[in-house]
Amino acid sequence: MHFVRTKSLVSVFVLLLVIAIVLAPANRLEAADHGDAPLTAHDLGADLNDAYMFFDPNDNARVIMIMTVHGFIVPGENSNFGIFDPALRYRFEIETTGDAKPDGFIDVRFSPRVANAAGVPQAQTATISLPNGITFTAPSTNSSNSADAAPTPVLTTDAQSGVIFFAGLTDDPFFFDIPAFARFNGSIRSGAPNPGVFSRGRDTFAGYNTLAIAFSIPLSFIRGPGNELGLSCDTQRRSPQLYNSRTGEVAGAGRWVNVDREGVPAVNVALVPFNLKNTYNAANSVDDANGRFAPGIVDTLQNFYKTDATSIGILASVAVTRGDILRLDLTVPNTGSNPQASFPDGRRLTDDVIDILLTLINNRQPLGDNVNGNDVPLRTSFPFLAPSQQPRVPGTTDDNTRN
Ligand SMILES: [Ca+2]
Ligand SMILES: [Ca+2]
Ligand SMILES: [Ca+2]
Ligand SMILES: [Ca+2]
Repeated sequence: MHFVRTKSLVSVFVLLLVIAIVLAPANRLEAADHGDAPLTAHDLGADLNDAYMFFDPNDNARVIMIMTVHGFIVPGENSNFGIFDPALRYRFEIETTGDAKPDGFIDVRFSPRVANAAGVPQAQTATISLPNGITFTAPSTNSSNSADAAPTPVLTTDAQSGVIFFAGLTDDPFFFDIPAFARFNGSIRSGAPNPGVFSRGRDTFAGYNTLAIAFSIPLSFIRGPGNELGLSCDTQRRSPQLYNSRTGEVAGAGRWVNVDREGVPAVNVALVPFNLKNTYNAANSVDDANGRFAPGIVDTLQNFYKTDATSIGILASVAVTRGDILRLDLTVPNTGSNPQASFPDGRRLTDDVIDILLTLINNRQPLGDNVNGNDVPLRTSFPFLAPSQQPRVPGTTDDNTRN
């Protein structure tokens, strides 16, 4: 009897969740997680953009995990904005037991950026803490807005774990036509849904850079008891955070709190009511699985897409019922292009997550934004991210930094 009662409560929750997702307002799917909440919109250095996880296509014994933060850095400001915040903790939450609770963490912190004797700002040094207590330091890749060519990525291998680390400025690998989507939403509101607005096919992220932290990790080092690996990324600040009026430096005290988090792309952006977006970022994946955000979603959202129960069930299973965690099936190989290794099985840089999500929302009838890949070629080996966009050489007429 107790079991039946529990099951019925779970059913009620799932129903609420289903309603919540059906009622998600269309104007919220504006990015993967760029500028997802009011707080991150004015704390850009802590604005987490995307989380990626996939098997290295050149060696499926290694897992690649990438976090991108601080998007929309223009090449002319690479040097001034291409700086990791030393007051932040950049956290990779690793889930290995199939529930919503992380089982280990990879934490990255950076030294302040300082100049050499000639006044030239130098690369920051990262301190990396791995789940089993191993700690190592590694240089980041310095950013430049004076060179025509992007700096060569500096890779550091930790001898003890075999983990390879990269951190630096890169092209933003995310691609999406945001204005077309806004127009599509407008057409729905006006009562005449018009997928034709997607014909413009312009990548809002083209020409811009982001900060990125990337790991290549031996699967044997990171895997848990099962055949699944989960990843959720956080940016965290200490609470309180103190501003020194004499030195101008920032130092934290107290515990770490989330400023932003993301596992599955577009969850906070697409599913969470506007007035709860900051709260969502401050919460965690266990809160998600406990249904903390379902009532607010149900209260505030309106029916928009007419998404059916099958797609809703898929979306809920991917993003909510076991938390907002990106999950990789360790039995599915990745050749780089095989479709079964595509999001929502992990997430590769090339996966067109917007088309996949739009198609799901559209009851599995193909719907996409006609932006089908990154604007510049990705690297073919770790860190796989494309080189940072650099200021254009004289005489170049380009159509980047698009709107
Ligand atoms: Ca964000
Ligand atoms: Ca767990
Ligand atoms: Ca790009
Ligand atoms: Ca697309």
